[in-house]
Amino acid sequence: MSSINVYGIPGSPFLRSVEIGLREKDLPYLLHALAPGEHKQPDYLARHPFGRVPAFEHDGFSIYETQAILRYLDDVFPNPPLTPPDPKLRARVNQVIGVIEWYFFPKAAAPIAFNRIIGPRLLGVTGDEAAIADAMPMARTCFAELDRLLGDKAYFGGDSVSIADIMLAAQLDLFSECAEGRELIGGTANLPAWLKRMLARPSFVATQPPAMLREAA
Ligand SMILES: N[C@@H](CCC(=O)N[C@@H](CS)C(=O)NCC(=O)O)C(=O)O
Repeated sequence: MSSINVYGIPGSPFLRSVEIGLREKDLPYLLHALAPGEHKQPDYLARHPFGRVPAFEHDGFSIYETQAILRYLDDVFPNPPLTPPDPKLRARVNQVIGVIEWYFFPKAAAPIAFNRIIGPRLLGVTGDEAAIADAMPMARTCFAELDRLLGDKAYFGGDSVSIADIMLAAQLDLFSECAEGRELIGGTANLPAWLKRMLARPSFVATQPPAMLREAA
C-alpha cells in the first residue's frame, strides 16, 4: 500500500486543489495540518524552502508546487485522467494553469482575498483597501479571459474535469466569500454555472474551507 502525505494550512486553495485531485482519484492520504506560521519554521522549510503550502510526499518522493503535484498524480495514477488527450484542449488546460499562477493568484486573488478574508477573519488584521482597489483591474482582466477560455465547454479541457478546473474552482470558492469575488464571478457568462457544478462534486464537498473563512462565520 503506497503512502501519501500532504502538508498545508487548511483553507489554502492550493492545498485544497491537491486534496481534491487525490479524492477525484480515490487515493487515501494523510493530511498534516499546519498552523499559520508553521510553514515558515525550519521543519517545514526543509520540505518547501519557499515557505508556501502545500508540500507533498509519495513513498518517500517529495515535491512542492501544486500543478506539479497534480500532474505527478495524473501520471502515476491515471484513472480518472485529469488531463485531456487532445493536444489543443491540453494546451488550453495548461494555459489556464498559467493564468492562475501568473496573473490571477498573485495579482488579483491574493491581494483581494488576503485583505478581505484571510487577514480580517483568520489573522485579526484590518484589510488594506488601497491594495484591494489596485488589484481590481487585473481581477477584471482575469475574469474576462477565464470566462472566454471556458466558453460553452463543460470544463476547461472539454467534457471532463481537469487540473485547471480543480485549481480554479478551489480559488473561486474562497474568492466568492467576499463581495468583490461575487461581483466578479457573477459578472461573467459561463463561470457561475461551471463553478456550481464543480462545488457540487464530492471531492469539493469533502474539502470545505474552515468555517471561520466563510462570510457567515
Ligand atoms: N506556486 C505555489 C503557490 C502556493 C501558495 O502561494 N500558497 C499560499 C496559500 S494559498 C501560501 O503558502 N501562503 C503563505 C505565505 O505566503 O506565507 C503552489 O502552486 O503550490
